[in-house]
Amino acid sequence: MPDALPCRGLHCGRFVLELDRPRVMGVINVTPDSFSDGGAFEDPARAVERARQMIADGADLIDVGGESTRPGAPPVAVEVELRRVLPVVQALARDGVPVSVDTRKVEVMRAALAEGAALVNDVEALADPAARALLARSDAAVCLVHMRGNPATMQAEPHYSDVVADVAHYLLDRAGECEAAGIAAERIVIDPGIGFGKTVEHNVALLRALPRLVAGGYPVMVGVSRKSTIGHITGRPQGERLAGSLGGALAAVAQGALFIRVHDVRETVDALRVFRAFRSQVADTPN
Ligand code: HH2
Repeated sequence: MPDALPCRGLHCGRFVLELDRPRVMGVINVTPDSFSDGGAFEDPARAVERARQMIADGADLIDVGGESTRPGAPPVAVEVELRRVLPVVQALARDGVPVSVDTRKVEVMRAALAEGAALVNDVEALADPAARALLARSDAAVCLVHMRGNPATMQAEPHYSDVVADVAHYLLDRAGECEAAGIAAERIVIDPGIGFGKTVEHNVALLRALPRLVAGGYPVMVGVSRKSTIGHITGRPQGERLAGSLGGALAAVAQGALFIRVHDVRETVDALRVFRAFRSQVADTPN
């Protein structure tokens, strides 16, 4: 567990992201089948163009993924994932943008880090000791995401004795393993993994209890953008979940999240600006 609470900055490659305000991670899925933007950015040139627009709109970092992890998604071969993500990571890193690679595969992590990725976003939370060793040798940050099972099966009757305690223990244990492997606390983010092997009730319970995760001392990331929990609460189909996603982002930040992973950067940045402007100074700490 880190010494100083709350965390003051995330060290990711050549960048330090100060955490005096919540940070927005823009999502780019270079895939044919992602649950909300699948097929839109399969062409690397379009993906780079979209990412540059996200940066212009106020994104603090860009998360590039080449394998959908939506419920029921089939795994993707290493070579396919590399072909999808590397050109995008390379172009954005050359632009001087903090780039994150969303992957479960150590081979993809290694190649993306070599191209200048500043963060590895792993829905398996660096379960692979080789991945922990790789990150320890790098100066990149890592986002440890909680997932129960794997994307192909994770939504088959998810069950927890106490979802908040289970997820918190899992993430803090894994963060401790990462520190033991040589990844400094200033390079670690944790994420409860909304939708990863969880019912709507589990997701809501985790978001309500976010301060318990925040109390662990690592910056917390939340990704609710366009997800089915938003659809469930609002009754809206995919494509009509922007307002619900903004509500979810603001609620997460009010509960202490310091990273928000979103598809709609411009709208989220505006919503956060107004949210922070209208909050009292006292309420504004530590965000
Ligand atoms: N959600 C998704 C993927 N990666 N990473 C983090 N840290 N947190 C999340 O909540 C999270 C994530 C799923 O969303 P998306 O990437 O848009 O879809 P797909 O997995 O279908 O590509």
